[in-house]
Amino acid sequence: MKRFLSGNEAVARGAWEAGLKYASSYPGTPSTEILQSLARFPEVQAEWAPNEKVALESAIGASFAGLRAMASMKHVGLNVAADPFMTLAYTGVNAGLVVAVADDPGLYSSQNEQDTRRYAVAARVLALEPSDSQEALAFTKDAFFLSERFDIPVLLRLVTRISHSKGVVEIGDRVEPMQKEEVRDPAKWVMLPAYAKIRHTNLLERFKKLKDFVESKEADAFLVEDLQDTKVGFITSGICYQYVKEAFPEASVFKLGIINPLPFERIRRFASKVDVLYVVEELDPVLEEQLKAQGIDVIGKEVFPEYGEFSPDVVRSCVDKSYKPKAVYFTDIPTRPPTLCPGCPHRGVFVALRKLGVTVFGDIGCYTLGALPPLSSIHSCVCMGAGVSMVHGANKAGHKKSVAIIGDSTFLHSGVTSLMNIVYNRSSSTVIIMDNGTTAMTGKQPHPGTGVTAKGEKTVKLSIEEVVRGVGVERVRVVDPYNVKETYEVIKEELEIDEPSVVITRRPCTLIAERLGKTYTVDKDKCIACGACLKVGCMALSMNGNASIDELLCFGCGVCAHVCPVDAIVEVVNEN
Ligand SMILES: Cc1ncc(C[n+]2csc(CCOP(=O)(O)OP(=O)(O)O)c2C)c(N)n1
Repeated sequence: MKRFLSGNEAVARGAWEAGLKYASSYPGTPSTEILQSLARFPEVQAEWAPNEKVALESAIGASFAGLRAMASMKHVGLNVAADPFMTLAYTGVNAGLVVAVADDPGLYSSQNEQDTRRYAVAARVLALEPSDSQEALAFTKDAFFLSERFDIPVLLRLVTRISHSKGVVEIGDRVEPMQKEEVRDPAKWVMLPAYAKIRHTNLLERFKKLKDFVESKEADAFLVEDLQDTKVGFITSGICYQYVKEAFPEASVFKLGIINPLPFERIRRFASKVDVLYVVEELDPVLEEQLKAQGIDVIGKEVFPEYGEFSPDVVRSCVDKSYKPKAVYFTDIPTRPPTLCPGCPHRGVFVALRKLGVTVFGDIGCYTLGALPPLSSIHSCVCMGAGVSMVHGANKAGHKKSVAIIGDSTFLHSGVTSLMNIVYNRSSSTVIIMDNGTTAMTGKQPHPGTGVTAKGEKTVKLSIEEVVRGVGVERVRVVDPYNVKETYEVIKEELEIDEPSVVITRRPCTLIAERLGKTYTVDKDKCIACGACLKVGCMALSMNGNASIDELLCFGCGVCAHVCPVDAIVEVVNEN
């Protein structure tokens, strides 16, 4: 039977076919739909964890207890989960364990474009990389068996273009593995130095077995040598394989479905059959460095960019028709900046912060868009949770006129410990938690503060106020960010007080909120066309002689009315 599936859907399907029973994840583009798809299978316990470390550790626990398990995340999520990930290679697994990680070459929605393959090399785990949805299904399925066979977690590396592109996929049946017995084996699972030392050497032995495996016939399904015109050869993997095939259909290609460890002897044989050999890989020269270290003569980042997303055009522009290297390719596509939705509850907070003129240590979420003009109200954004730690460090360095802002999902992901630090190490920092009741940025996934699970079931709803008080913050205030005046005054007061404080700005995201039953319009007789309203950065507003509001786009938040100096923006109550 055939289905039309995205790479992420195919990963979920492959995991289900392999008998997956437990999956945990934290949302992050481009990996989010793996867990969302898994949540639709009744046989799979699929959960959103508060962060990636918790997701991976939960999956390790399920594997320990004998169930096939999976954790999925975006590339930066693996930084958060790196601590368990690196030691997991030592312990190995009980039931099969797959860690699916999706990279974002070209930075469509990320804070960096790091290359997850480096983690596979550093941890010495088996890593697979599919080049289309069919392989995404097949490789994921195989990954569980390989994980059990080699006692190793398998890293499944994806990129945006594989995760989000759709293709026709042959689907199969589910195997229903028996729950494996829990094996109490401290020497394997208790990573005290004495045991870890032994497991490290054991890992090297397991990795040696993987090296033998990739050279053996058993790995043929993952490593495809397609010998055509021997004037040129390309070594590549994943989506880059598709680009090479499109740019140079007549060339010889070696496609790597296993990207760690590499089959050096197979590649050496392939290299000996072609006149010139290119390595085509997005981001870091991970394959290239290893091949060069093996004495295999390849051309890689001498011509291909070390940044950004590739395409058939990028490949064509780096290698000419007679297979000679060409100049490095540069893309020059005009950018189209994203913007907050009309009615976004974050907007009022930025209007208040701009008026206060404070330094804002930002964080990651829809609200990061407050850094862009015309709001221009955020002055840093490093990684999830960083703003709350940074405001503390800045306050300790004598920088007083500053606040941190953080979304509700991000606060629960990695802001709580930073807030604890503010209380424990006594800075008088002010933290604004922008609670819109969802993880909006990645597509409104629930989190522990929403009272709903990944499967849409009701659960305990965590109280952000209680968490904040629980870590020792005594000054906790809740405001409605549509009330810009109150938001401004409350933040101002908290800035003046010499103790830690939290201001929770609470309003549901417009993607989950009911419409308000009102919109706003411009009284043309009063409007002086000063442009103050445009500075709230709402796409419902434009200037055609006078200011005007698109009533279809207007959500009725009234933030623009708040900034109008002549009260020309007036409320219209909608009948129904
Ligand atoms: C370590 C890490 N994991 C996941 C992401 C993807 N991501 C960016 S912001 C965000 C959460 C946004 O939710 P919230 O903090 O509630 O802000 P909102 O978008 O709702 O305004 C997520 C999941 C990331 N950038 N980094």
